Amino acid sequence: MAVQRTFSIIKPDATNRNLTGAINAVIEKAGLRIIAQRRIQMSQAQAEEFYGVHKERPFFGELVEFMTSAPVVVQVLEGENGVAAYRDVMGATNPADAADGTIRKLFALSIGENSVHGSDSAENAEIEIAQFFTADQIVG
Ligand code: RTP
Ligand code: MG
Repeated sequence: MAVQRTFSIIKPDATNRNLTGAINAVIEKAGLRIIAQRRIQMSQAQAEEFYGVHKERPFFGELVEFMTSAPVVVQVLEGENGVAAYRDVMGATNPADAADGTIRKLFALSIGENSVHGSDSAENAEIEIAQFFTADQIVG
């Protein structure tokens, strides 16, 4: 498998608890490189676009409200089989189901406040990266 990029967000529950560095340490220990990173306040429009795939789901309003409730850190990660590698490091969506040593097991508070986002396919990674970064902001 080749080197591949993925898109990550450190979510408001984690930035509120000052966990950016602790989460980045887990990411880097797993062999993923942080090749772009910016702290932003997501607008409602950005959050609605980003999570548009979930707009019919009952938790959509809550999710948009949460993602805009405090700053987030948007990142591009790169590594061998990067999309799947980061999903492994993140752990299951619900921290109660997440494996030991994963970011969500270590830090997440609930299925909603689950500390990180990671792209679920290479195709979505490209779309998500382009939503937040221009090519010149990514230094691999
Ligand atoms: P993400 O997109 O944030 O990386 O998370 P994921 O792939 O593991 O989970 P997904 O099914 O894409 O859901 C997106 C985010 O919506 C929130 N959620 N809340 N209250 C609920 O039942 C519920 N289910 C999902 C979570 O924040 C989840 O990460
Ligand atoms: Mg998802």
